Amino acid sequence: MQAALVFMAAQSIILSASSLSPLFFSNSPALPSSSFHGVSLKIDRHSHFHSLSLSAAAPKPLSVVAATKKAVAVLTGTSAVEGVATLTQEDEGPTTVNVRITGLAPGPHGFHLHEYGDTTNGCISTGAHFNPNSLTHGAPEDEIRHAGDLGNIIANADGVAEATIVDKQIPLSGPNSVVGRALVVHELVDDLGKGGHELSLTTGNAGGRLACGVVGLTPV
Ligand SMILES: [Cu+2]
Ligand SMILES: [Zn+2]
Repeated sequence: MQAALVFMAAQSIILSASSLSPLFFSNSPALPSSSFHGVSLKIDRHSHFHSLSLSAAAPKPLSVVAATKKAVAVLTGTSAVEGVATLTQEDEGPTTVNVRITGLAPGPHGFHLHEYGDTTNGCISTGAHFNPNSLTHGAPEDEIRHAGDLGNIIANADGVAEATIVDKQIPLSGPNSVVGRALVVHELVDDLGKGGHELSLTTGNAGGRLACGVVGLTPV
């Protein structure tokens, strides 16, 4: 409340600054032209508050840690395959992905978090599987896996795949945040690194990229 009042006071000074004589600010050295008075005051106020909180003996957090983070990816491609995935993370817990994709051939399809949120060239420009720890491809439950390895989603006879995936390696904040990266659904089954194909340990030999979508923050 106090801070709000001070802020309002500062604001009213800023608003009236242009109509005041420069002498009013005689305690602020070397102020430039009058159009800069408001900005200068604003910065002073902010840095003042900041240094106050930093120098306090037992500083309180500047903001309450957000309990829930939520993101969404809308997957599209060059075919009829499309869908939506929502990602939710409570505190520092695992991320829950709820995904529904339509237009698929019945059966399993590789589903990954790829490194880049770049769809300039379609899904191909989303790069490789998100792999911050430089490991080889695997199953979601494997210790040796890409962080982006989310396994397979299975389409029913109508071509609809619905799944809920809970995973610890795709957080929505921090150094390994997946926000701004992309979810990709593939043409074929992901062999989870165990297929013996030359691509098994990089992509799971999951074939083409049918649809992809960039993970973006959404209101909780
Ligand atoms: Cu992939
Ligand atoms: Zn992988």
